[in-house]
Amino acid sequence: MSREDLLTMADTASSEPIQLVAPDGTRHRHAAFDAMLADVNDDAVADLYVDMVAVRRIDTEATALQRQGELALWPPLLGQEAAQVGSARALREDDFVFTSYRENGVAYCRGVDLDDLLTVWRGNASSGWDPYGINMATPQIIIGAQTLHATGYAMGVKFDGGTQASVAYFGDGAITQGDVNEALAFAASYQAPVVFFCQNNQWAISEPVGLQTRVPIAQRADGFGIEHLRIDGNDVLATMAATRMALERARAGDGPTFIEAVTYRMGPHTTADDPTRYRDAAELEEWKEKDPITRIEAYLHTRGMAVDGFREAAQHRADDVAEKLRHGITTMADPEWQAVFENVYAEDHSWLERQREQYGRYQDLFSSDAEGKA
Ligand SMILES: Cc1ncc(C[n+]2csc(CCOP(=O)(O)OP(=O)(O)O)c2C)c(N)n1
Repeated sequence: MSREDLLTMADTASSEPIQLVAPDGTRHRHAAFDAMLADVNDDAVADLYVDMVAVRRIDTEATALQRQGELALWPPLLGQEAAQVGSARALREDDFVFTSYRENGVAYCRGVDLDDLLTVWRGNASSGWDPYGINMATPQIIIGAQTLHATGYAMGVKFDGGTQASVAYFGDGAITQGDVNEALAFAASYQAPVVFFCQNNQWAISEPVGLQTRVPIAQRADGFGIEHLRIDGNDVLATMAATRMALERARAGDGPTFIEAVTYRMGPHTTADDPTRYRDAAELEEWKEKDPITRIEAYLHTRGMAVDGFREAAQHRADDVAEKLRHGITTMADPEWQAVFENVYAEDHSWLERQREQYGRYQDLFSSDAEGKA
């Protein structure tokens, strides 16, 4: 079956998202997607389950740390574990990932140091990690800007004759941004090896997705001449298959692919948000039924796997990760005040020097000497 055939079969942009595992664990067959998962046996699915449990635990632990005053802010990903784990586990180590602030599950799969995951949210560092250490840029707060970075990177790979791909993760709200539309236009023009991975979690803070688009998001890609896939983003197998398919196209020189992973943000936008003010409680209940983790448990049960065994393994991993996260953040030394001036400009200049000096004088007001004089 040619790649074109695979994509034609998988092309359901305007219909129901492609699903391989239903919420009750039933496995649906899909020739093109199943072909992408030929090597994914039950043990590999159980590994994805363990990853998702660990990622959910990172999220709940970080939310608790924020509530306890250890972090300034946290953007929860509760409900989006399958979209993030399935896609991230499809990547090759040398692919390069560009994300927004919510892709902490992707960062976990890329192997980010757990301390590095939280330092920015504590205000201890101006950036999270060395992007070249894990081939993943630090999170972008400007909505959609990372799609341009990913496209530029992919164009570079293409000009250099490489086989890596880049992946841009963004939300449904981002599709309204000019940056994203420019990125799609450039990616299509240059047939860049980039995957656009849109997690449609239904809300851009308090704005529902219906305000961003009148057609399914995946369909937007059509206007740019970009292949697209619309998948159930709460189904880790569908997510993995779609991302593998898109990466295969990128490596074969067939250009960009746009994936819309239909999912749901079960928590608030950030810990500073209160979703009960804008969304219906029934909507949340409806999506809880589609939980990405319980469906894989149910699926593995239908496969005759010892569910208790891998549930326990997942629990251990999650406990371990949570303990490391908490220990790292609560024992982290506060940065020196001068650090805020570092890594902003390539070289010092007189304005920076003056600001540092003024801030230093301000800091002196709090020194023990100053207190003595008061
Ligand atoms: C260019 C820009 N405009 C506005 C904001 C403020 N803002 C932060 S998050 C957000 C909503 C983003 O929603 P979406 O793209 O759906 O991603 P999600 O947060 O749901 O993952 C907005 C408007 C911003 N960070 N950058």
